[in-house]
Amino acid sequence: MTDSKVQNQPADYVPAKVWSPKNNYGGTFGSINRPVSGARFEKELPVGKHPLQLYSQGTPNGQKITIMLEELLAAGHPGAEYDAWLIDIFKGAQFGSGFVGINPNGKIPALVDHSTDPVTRVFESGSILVHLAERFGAFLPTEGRARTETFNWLMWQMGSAPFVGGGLGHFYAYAPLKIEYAIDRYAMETKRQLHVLDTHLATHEFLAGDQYTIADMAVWPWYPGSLYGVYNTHEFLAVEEYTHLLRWYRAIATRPAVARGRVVNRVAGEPGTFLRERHDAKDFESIQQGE
Ligand SMILES: N[C@@H](CCC(=O)N[C@@H](CS)C(=O)NCC(=O)O)C(=O)O
Repeated sequence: MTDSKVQNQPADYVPAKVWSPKNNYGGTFGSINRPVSGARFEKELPVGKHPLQLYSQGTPNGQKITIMLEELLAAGHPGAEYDAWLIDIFKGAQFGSGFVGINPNGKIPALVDHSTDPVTRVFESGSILVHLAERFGAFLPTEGRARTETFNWLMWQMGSAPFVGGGLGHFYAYAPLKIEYAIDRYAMETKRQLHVLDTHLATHEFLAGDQYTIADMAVWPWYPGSLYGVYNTHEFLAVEEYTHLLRWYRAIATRPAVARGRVVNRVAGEPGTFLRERHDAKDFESIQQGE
């Protein structure tokens, strides 16, 4: 720190020569995070009756996959029937041995595809979307330019959303203290990303062009889904100003498969907006009425 204008927070804070963690940082994830990976306790994963077993929670990354699975079923792919088991990340369920066995990164969502022998584990939401799109030949164009555009926006989403979730969302909604510099930094970047999407969608119906693809399914729960939802920052970021993005967002929201997929593995919310687990299409008829 050579800049004399730099102010430390707390004022007497000086970074140690070698960092070491505190016991508990407070805030929403302060007692959950650790600087090591791996399982923290033994727990096998349940396995249901369908070939596709999803282990997830209805966060924006989880919603991407349940939206895709519901879209596949709606498009006439009965092989996409799935069991969606809840991994409650706020209670540390992502650190069970069974879950870490299928995702060494210890984060939802993760999928096990039992249609292969041996079974195929799939982690990282972008990888899961590509796996399902290729397996069913759907929502991923086969033609060169549209296919590349789909991957362009899918990879854009995977690289960009951590600034929204781990950056703005964390410091605005989850951190135990409000730090103006941190919130400003990530608000700036999140608004820049919203502008990227708004500008592109001014001249394109969907992200990859005229076809609805896995790129739309990856971006939709985050932009602006997460800003209205988990992080409640839509007013703070003046999301209503991004009219082309909202045109696209609202059009996709009317799709019945999206309405179903977005509620799966959610544990709370307004009555009718969450379904802890999904094992059968009929489960949507008996959606839980609050907890
Ligand atoms: N790049 C990963 C990110 C997954 C991720 O960050 N998942 C979050 C929920 S949205 C999680 O499991 N957090 C729990 C934790 O960090 O312990 C993906 O897209 O699948």
